[in-house]
Amino acid sequence: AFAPLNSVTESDITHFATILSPSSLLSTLSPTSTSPEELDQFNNDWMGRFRGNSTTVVKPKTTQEVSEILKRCYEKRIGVVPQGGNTGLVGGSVPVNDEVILSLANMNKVRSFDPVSGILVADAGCILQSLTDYVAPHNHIMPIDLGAKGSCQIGGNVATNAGGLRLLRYGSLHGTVLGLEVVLPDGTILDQLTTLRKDNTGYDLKQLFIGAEGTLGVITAVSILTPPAPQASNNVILALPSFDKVLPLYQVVKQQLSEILSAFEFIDRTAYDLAVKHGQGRALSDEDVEGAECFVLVETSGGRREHDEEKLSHLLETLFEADKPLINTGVLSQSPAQFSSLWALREGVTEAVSKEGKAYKYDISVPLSSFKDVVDGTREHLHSRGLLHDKAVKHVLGYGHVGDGNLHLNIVADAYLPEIEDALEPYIYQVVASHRGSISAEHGIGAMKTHALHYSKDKVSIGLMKKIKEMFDPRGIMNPGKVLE
Ligand code: FAD
Ligand code: 2HG
Ligand code: ZN
Repeated sequence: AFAPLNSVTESDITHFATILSPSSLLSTLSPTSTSPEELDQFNNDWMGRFRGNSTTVVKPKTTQEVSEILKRCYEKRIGVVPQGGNTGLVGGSVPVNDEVILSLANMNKVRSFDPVSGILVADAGCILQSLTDYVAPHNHIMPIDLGAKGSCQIGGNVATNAGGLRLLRYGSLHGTVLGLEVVLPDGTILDQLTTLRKDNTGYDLKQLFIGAEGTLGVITAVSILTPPAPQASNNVILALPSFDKVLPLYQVVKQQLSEILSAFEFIDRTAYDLAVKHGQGRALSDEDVEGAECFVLVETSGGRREHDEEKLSHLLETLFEADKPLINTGVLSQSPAQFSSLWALREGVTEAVSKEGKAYKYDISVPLSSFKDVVDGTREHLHSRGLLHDKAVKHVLGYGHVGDGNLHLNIVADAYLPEIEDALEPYIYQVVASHRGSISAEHGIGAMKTHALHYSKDKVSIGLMKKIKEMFDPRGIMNPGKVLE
């Protein structure tokens, strides 16, 4: 256990003012006084579920400034929460008490890009979409893509080891991140910002910061391998009569599309209906949707359009012609606008859910064959507790990254109520553990799941994680209350 942390004082603010320009320091304690409301957007998380009470937000512009701020916080034992785009879904990006919020928003420059190797070096605060736009004229894409791309930052993506919609094709950030620059809790700058594809010189320290959720240090820059842009991209939405067709469909799709398959995403009927209700992307015709229990979005990314289209058409023929068709219908996008609109439908589920109500989110890895049982089982469980009605739980839905075995189970309620949480936990974690699954496939542990880590990690692993934390952060100032209890 770490010694208790201290609150920020006026003398700390005076000190921060010698490090930062006036516009980079927001504090309700400062003489030029910021109102508490101005800090609301930093203290509240994206879902409106987790809330901190920070008095102070610092927005450094350079790695040196980050280092000097951490040095002070380390000396004075003040907690620090690194904050990127604040789109995290597990309460990791907001304080649990009154820690200083260190926003990376002012560190948003590309440092270098090599169009031959595709290696991009960028400040941690660069927004993912802006990096996609930066590399596009050089015919490259980012190896990661997700619905929050317009707000999330590359540093936040690395800190959460975000998965997203392209993992099936380009792998995880543990593979595509080549180097990091990190400021350690005592202010030391760790320069591992290499641009080498290969570097087997001892322990790969950068890997520890990928997915550490800001508990070991502040990532200030990222070196990442960007793949060449595909010459042709297509997508198709398939409506399935029943969930049990998803697995056989995945097998056929993999086999037939082979090297051009780049995404295989699943949404159940409830998720589809909510996305349509809240105006996310392209809806299918009523006729196409009739009798569909779930939907799959397939994307191809390849080298030659005619070749890819031929393969896709052939796939659709096979699916329709089979003795027992695996799909009811398949709608191929016919234009770049339709292509984007089909993606918007899938990416927009999270947004739609947040418009519908308050969401409990379980981001789990379980065997693909059990996706439906987990969703239906949760619904039945809530029903048996008398919680499935208009005033409590409105919807239970499942969607996610089939290719990665990652199910997003969302429970949409009228409000966050203790009785709903009591019904959901530990129930869902026990279900996950019974499959030897993961209680967090891609969103992290944050503040939400610290108590549940043991469902997916044994004592030996948790013990080693605690030792690593103590070694990097002996005073426990970095993102306290997150990941480890
Ligand atoms: P924040 O939310 O600000 O922070 C997240 C965590 O990282 C916090 O613990 C924070 O302390 C830490 N952190 C942030 N920046 C740094 C830094 N520079 N150094 C050290 N620590 C830092 N996640 C997926 O994996 N796949 C998805 O498909 C996906 N889709 C999403 C869609 C929507 C609409 C939303 C709202 C969220 C989605 N997410 C998804 C969740 C989220 O993890 C990602 O949006 C993203 O990776 C978080 O980045 P951020 O910059 O917003 O980080
Ligand atoms: C996605 O895949 C994201 O859309 C968000 O990871 C999932 O909101 C969620 O539960
Ligand atoms: Zn996801």
